[in-house]
Amino acid sequence: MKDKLKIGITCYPTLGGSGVVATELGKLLAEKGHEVHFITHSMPFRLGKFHRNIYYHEVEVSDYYVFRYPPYDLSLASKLAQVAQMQGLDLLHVHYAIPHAVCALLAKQMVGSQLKVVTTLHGTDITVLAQDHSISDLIRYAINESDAVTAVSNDLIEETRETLDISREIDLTYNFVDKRVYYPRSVETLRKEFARDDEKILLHISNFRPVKRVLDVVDVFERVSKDVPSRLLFVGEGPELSKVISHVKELGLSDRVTFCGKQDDVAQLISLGDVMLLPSEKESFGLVALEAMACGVPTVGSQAGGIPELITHGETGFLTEIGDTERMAEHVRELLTNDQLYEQMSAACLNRARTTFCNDRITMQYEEIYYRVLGREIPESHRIEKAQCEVD
Ligand code: GMT
Repeated sequence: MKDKLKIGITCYPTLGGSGVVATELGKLLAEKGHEVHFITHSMPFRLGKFHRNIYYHEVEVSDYYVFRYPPYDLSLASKLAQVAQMQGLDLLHVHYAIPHAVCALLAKQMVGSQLKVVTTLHGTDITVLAQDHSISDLIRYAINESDAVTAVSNDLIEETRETLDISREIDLTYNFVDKRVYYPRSVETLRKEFARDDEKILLHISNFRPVKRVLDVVDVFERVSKDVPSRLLFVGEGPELSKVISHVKELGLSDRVTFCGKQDDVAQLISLGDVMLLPSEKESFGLVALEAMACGVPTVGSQAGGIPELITHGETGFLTEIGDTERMAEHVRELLTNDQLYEQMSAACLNRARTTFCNDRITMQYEEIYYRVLGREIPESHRIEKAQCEVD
C-alpha cells in the first residue's frame, strides 16, 4: 500500500489566516512527499513560486446568461469531483464548512465514498454564519457528514457543539507557523526608518474587520504614548480602515502612526515590533499572535475565543476583558518599561511557539487524521522525531 497520499485542498485563497494555514499546510505536506492539489478560484497568495508535488486547479464560474447569481459553489463541486477522479485523490481537505465542505460532500457523492472529506473549521463559519438560522442546518449537515472535522481551538470546538448541537468527534488542530520563516529577524537598519532608537514600536496586523476592534488599538496607543516614547505600525487593510485613519487624526497622533497597507513579508515587519496588539471581539485562534510569538514578540490583547489557549496571561503576553483599553495600555507600559520582564516574556514566546505550536507536530496531526479516515495508521516514516519540536 502506498505511503504517500494524494490530497485536494480548498480554501479561501485571497484573504485571512485560514488561507494562510491551508497553504502552509499544503506546502509542508508536499515537502513530506504527498501530492497536493489546490482547487480554488485563484492562486493561494502564499503559494508563490513553483513547489515540487504541488498542483493548482482553478475553479472557473459559468457566466451563462440566465444565471442571475453565477453558481460558484456548483462549479467548485464539479471541479473537486473532476480533479478527484482524474488525479485519483484519496481525500479532500476543505477549510470552512460553507461553502467548501458542502461542495466537497457533493463531489464525494459524484465520485464515490472512497473519496474522504476532512473539514477544518476556522471560526466565522461557526461564530458568525452558524448563528444565522437560514444556513445553520446546512452547516450542521456539512459537519456531521464529513469523514473528519477539525477546529483550530478548544473554544471553537465548544462553540460548535453548543451552537449547532453537535456531538460528533472534532479534532483539535491548532494553527502553526513555519519556523523557517517566522523567527526573530535582524532588522536594525529597517527599524531606523520607522522609529528612533529610544522609541518602542507597537504593532497591529489584521484585515480591519469590525471584529478586530481596531479603534481599540488606537486608544491603547494613545494612552501608552503619553508615558513611553513610541510609534504604532498598522499592517493590512479592510472595511474599518478609514474610521481608524480618522480616529488617529482626531487624537492628533498622525505623525506617530504608520499605515503600511497589505504586506507579504510579515515576519520582517513583526520583528520590528516590541509588542503586538490584538483586542478582537471574536477570535477563534489569532494566527497573527502566533506569528508574533514565533518572532519573540509578546501580544497584549483580549480574552476573546481561543486567544487564551495561545497566549498565557503573564507568561507570553497579557489578556484583558474585551474593550478594556485602559488595562491593555497598563500592560503594554509594564512590558515596555521593564527590560527584565520583556526579555523573559520574549524568551517564553519563542519557546512556546517552537514546542506547542511546532509546524512539524501539527502537520503530523493532520496526516494522522488523513490516514485514520482512510482506515490506516500513519506510516512510521511520517512520524516526526521528538527533537523536531524542541527548542534548539
Ligand atoms: O480573522 C479573520 O478575519 C480571518 C479568518 C479567516 O477566515 O482566515 O481567520 C480565522 O481563521 C484563522 C486561522 O485559523 C484564525 O487564526 C482566526 O482567529 C480566525 N478569525 C476569527 O475567528 C475572527
